[in-house]
Amino acid sequence: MKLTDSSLPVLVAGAGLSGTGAARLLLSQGYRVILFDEKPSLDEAKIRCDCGCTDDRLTIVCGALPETVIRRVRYCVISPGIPLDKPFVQTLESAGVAVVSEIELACCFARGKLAAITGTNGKTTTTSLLGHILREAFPSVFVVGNIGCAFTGEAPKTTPGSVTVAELSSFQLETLHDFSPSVTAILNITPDHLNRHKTMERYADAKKNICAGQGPEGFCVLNREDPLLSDVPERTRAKVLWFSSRREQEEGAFLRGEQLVVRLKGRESVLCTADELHIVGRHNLENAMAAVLMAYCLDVPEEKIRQGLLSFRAVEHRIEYVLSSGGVTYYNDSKGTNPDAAVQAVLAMKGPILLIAGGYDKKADFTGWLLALRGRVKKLLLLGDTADQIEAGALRLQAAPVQRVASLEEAVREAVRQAGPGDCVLLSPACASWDMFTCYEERGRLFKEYVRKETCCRA
Ligand code: UMA
Repeated sequence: MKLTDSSLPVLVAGAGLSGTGAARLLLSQGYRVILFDEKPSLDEAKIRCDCGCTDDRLTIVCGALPETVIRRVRYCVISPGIPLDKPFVQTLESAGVAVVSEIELACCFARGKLAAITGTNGKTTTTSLLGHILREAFPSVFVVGNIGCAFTGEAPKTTPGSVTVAELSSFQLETLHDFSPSVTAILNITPDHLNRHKTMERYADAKKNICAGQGPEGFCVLNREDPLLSDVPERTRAKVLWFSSRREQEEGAFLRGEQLVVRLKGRESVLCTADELHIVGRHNLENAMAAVLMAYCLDVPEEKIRQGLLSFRAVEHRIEYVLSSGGVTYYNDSKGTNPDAAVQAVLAMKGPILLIAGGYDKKADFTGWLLALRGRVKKLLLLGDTADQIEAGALRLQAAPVQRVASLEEAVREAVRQAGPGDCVLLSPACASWDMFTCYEERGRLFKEYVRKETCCRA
């Protein structure tokens, strides 16, 4: 992306984290910005404060996008939450306006190395783990993107010696046209966000876009066990490195029993064993292998990679240990926002489970997840928009006994009341949070608060 003409204002769509980050960056570079949001009204004072601009270089437009604005702009930096089939986006494209991702704008101004990670599940853990490992070796490390920090906000702080780790969602990747990180990774692709992408093919294409612009000097780390990734080497010029939790790899990372092994340029090293890590479950060993390979690609010395791996703790809201009380262990997996992520949380539990699930309807298929609950879940406490659908499926597949609850607080109260020694209480909804909460973080924080309150009452 080449933003050449600063005489024209740039349109920024969406006034959330990405939009205000993009507007602030553009304004600091001498561009005028029209910030548009479909909400009928906005807190303009707060937005101006977030964008660092009180004068007329920033125009805020909300509700509908006027024709006069469309005629004045050549670029639209789009926030990831805005679907590309929105009428105003289609109108912009028909008028010849280039619609680009906020990530692409950030790349125009970012310096140093960039590592980019996508995948349906494990992105946040892998991004955090890689950031943690890199801090052992680089003087300045930035962790940005879908993890909750707009890349455009951090890009001006990067330096030629810094490294940035970006977690990228399919929404962010869809509008990336010119993108060439030093190293990329695709962890896995399973159904998610189909209400937005419509088909699995389009969702997978968006994910695979992460490495499409890399040259032969770049590296791309891929999961050997995901059949949807087998065609990626044909779509990138980067050097591909595979990891596998099932088979030894000639070049790459793999598990040998409980050992995490890396084999590169004919040299083999055992980095650690599964029980030395503070993150649980097989999927987390895959995340660890991806992060380790990416760190090697960024020339981090092996001893520093090992130190980073062993000192890393689980990410908040991703199979996060909350507390143990009366022999019951409580885990917060609020980030289990799709069935596949939620299966992994269920498989990682070491005891009978009281599972709290259900939420916003992303049109997911719950069959595989429900089948994984059989024999593991002793009570499925359901709430949210998808509760009816999940209850019907659970009955049909005889997945687990169901109890409906009206709120998260009631779900926790019931779980605490019914759990016995050796049981696990797990919040892993298999659904997004947007029906009852503003975000999964809020859902997870409330879960932990209710767990502390209810277990304390019973102690
Ligand atoms: N808006 C519109 N029209 C729309 C949709 C939204 O005008 O059709 C406006 C809203 O009124 C709001 C603004 O756009 O004011 C919000 O933009 P946004 O939804 O893109 O949210 P941001 O605050 O910019 O946050 C985004 C990511 N959100 C989404 O992709 C939905 C954040 O990921 C990310 O952390 C942040 O950029 C920084 O990079 C969150 C997420 O839920 C965690 N991601 C999804 C996921 O992980 O499943 C993809």
